[in-house]
Amino acid sequence: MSDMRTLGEFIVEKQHECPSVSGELSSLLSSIRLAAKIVNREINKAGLVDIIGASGNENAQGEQQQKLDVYANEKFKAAMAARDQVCGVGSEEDDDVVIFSEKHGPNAKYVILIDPLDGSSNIDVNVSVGTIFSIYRRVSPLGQLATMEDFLQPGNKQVAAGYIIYGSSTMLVYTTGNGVHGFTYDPSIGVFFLSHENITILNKGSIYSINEGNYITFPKGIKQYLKYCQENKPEDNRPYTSRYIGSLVADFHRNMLKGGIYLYPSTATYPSGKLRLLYECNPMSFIMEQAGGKASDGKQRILDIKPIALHQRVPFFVGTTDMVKKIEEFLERNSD
Ligand code: AHM
Ligand code: MG
Repeated sequence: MSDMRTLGEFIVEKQHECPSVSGELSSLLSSIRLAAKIVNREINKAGLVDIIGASGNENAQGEQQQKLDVYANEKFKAAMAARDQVCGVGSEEDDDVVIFSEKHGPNAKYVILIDPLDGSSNIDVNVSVGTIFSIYRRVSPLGQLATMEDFLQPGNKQVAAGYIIYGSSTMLVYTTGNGVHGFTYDPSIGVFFLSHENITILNKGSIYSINEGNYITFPKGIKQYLKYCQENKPEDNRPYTSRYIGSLVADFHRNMLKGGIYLYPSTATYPSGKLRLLYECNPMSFIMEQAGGKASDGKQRILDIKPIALHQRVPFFVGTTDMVKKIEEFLERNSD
């Protein structure tokens, strides 16, 4: 193997190279790494022990929670609470933000927003799931409890974001605003190795990922864009290939590595789109922009949206820049 750098070594190396990456942020990334290993272990056991299946509770949006959602939520929060860099956590699985008032909480600099286990309904059928996280520097004064204002910052203020994909192998991909780097987990020794340094998305993509079962209630511009994707124009790489797993992290990861677009527009069931701005769209948008791609709600850059609520949803179009621009054109020309 030519490059045996581990995630731990890489984080330290980057901290020295890049003044914006503080030692505290490095420690915070290390606690995410630890929680990821613990959650990965449980996910891999899911088919073996009686842990899969619904827990009987509903999450903040009234959706059935799977047991592993609850488990992952607890593990990530516990990892944050045990260190002294985080003053509060906002999670898809909790109605309200959790403010750390004990120990170092009031003096900690960062808030984290997290979807501890995205796509968890896929676990029962052995399909990839993921964790998505987003980190901000707090805006409220140090020495006090974190406030809602710390969590409702636009995505362009993120200091780091990443995801873990629990797939055919487990990977952790993250950015601190200096490129996107991916690490593959070796479970036999419990180490993430650098496998994808400086990921960049291709300028031309040919994959589109959307739940076409919702076609009838898509906005007119989306329907027309889908017809455009399916047209026979070999000189323009069309028809594009349709690929949809229904697990954001997996669909996003494939499209970032191969060139493509992920779409979740408004539908009858989800008039504002299904995906959550703060812990799904913002972190993925930061990563995609760092990889040279683009992310939009159809009209504006996702990262410039000023959030108004913790569990806010937005239409989401993310991937190869030209493909996302094309969506914006179609939506502008065909406003319903
Ligand atoms: P979740 O947060 O409840 O798991 O939902 C998010 C998931 C994404 O991973 C995925 O891209 C999308 O929902 C799929 O939705 P649909 O089944 O409507 O296509
Ligand atoms: Mg989710």
